[in-house]
Amino acid sequence: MTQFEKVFRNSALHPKPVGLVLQYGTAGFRTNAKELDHIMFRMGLLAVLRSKKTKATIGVMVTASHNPEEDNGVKLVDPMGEMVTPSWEEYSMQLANAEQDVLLTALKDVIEKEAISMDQDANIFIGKDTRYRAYFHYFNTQGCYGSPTMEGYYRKLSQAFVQLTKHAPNRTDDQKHLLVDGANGVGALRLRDMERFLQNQLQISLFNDCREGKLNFQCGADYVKVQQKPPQGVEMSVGERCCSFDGDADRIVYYYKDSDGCFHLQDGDKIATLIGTFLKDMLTQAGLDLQVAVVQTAYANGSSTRYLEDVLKVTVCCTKTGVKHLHHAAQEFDIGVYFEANGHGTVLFSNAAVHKIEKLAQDSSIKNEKKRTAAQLLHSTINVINQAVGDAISDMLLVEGVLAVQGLSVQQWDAIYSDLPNRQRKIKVADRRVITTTDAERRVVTPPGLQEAVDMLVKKYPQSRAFVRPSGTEDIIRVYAEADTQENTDALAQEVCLAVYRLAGGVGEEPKPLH
Ligand code: 16G
Ligand code: MG
Repeated sequence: MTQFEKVFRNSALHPKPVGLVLQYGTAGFRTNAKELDHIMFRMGLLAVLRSKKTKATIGVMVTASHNPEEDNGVKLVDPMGEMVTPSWEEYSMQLANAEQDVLLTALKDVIEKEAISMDQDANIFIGKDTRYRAYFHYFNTQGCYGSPTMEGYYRKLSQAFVQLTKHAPNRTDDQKHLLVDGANGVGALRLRDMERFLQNQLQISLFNDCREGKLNFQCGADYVKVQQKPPQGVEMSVGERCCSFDGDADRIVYYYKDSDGCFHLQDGDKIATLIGTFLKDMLTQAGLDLQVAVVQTAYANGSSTRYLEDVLKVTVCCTKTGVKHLHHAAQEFDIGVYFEANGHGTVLFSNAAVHKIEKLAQDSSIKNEKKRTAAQLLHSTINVINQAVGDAISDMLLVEGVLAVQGLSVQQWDAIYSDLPNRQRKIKVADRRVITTTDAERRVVTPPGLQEAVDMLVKKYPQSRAFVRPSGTEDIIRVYAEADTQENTDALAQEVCLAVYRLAGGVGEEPKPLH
């Protein structure tokens, strides 16, 4: 039996429902797990071809991230841990949506277009979260993330973190203590394994750690960010630093409760600002001339953008939503800090920047202690960061390290700037593709009249901004609004929802005010 005959026979065991068409969205295929059997089979085929083509290990990540437990998803990961290249997203859609009888033709088409040698070996790594239906990186990275095992990775990050904290000798137990909400996901399990490498420099109280409770249910980074309240299952006292991961641990947000019981969120924007400020300080002290840029999306709070541009004076760029877009933009700079407000992100250093920092950190002829320390701190910072992809654990160690070195409490960090009140809403429409956008999703192109309506509404409120975009992961339209007060923000969000409902084919009942 030839390879193709085998594929044909096995594909019949995972048949595609006739007529079902799925999109490779913002982060791969994602929908109710029941609809994904044929997709998993076919993405396995494509991963093999991608591995043969690149002659390297390819990742298949099976997860629906922050989505509810009954959903699942799959995305392909390229050799250095980055999202699969866009032309292969196209192939994945051709394969995923080919009816049973033309699957082989679709497969052969990819082989031919990419001139793939079928004699080449293939190597695939599969990662999955803790969903009942169903981690990895660093196998093509030549050791730059430690030895290519989980333990190697824990060791590498922990050592870099311990190095960072050596420059913060007087930390109290309170400063070393962190509450972590694991979202009942994979990050909780990995963090438990990693704790012993941290040499007590971080004392973690772990909640929502998979023992009971459901994945992402009333907990996790998405819940905390969108609801703007603490997760269930975490016992937080006044002023204690807390953070939440999402189910597959690629997002992180921080928060605390003040003495009046008010909840304060430090989201991806605050994390990017903290890191950007630290990096700029260290580069100045080290006398290194490297450009720092911060990459955000339309969801970045207006106050964060203003602070970064006007006070910190770094280059700020805005891209479409989705890690792959931010990652790509961040690669253009010496140092590119990228974070989505929802907590996905990391920092990228160009090879030239890494080289300059390493050289300075190892230069024993430097007499100026401040300069030497700054260079060493930058070096440890590079080592604590996962540049392949934002990893909540690595991001957590980076934030903890920066807070320790800068001697900042969570309240002082929070006070760097004040967020404008903001609101996110969802609306159901008959076909979300009727809304198309431009300018990094900040303006609507179609349907006609919708952007004009949004513009008129925005003019009614001080310091306000609003945008509308189709979700890439759910069958809905998303609305974002911010303004000077929460009341005005909610009024604006409500009016924009109504405009979407009326001009873009809303279904069901008209959107109602939240309160
Ligand atoms: C996915 C993306 C995330 C994006 C979110 C937007 C990755 C790893 N994750 O979770 O970056 O913010 O989708 O979802 O790329 P939406 O299109 O439904 O708003
Ligand atoms: Mg995720």
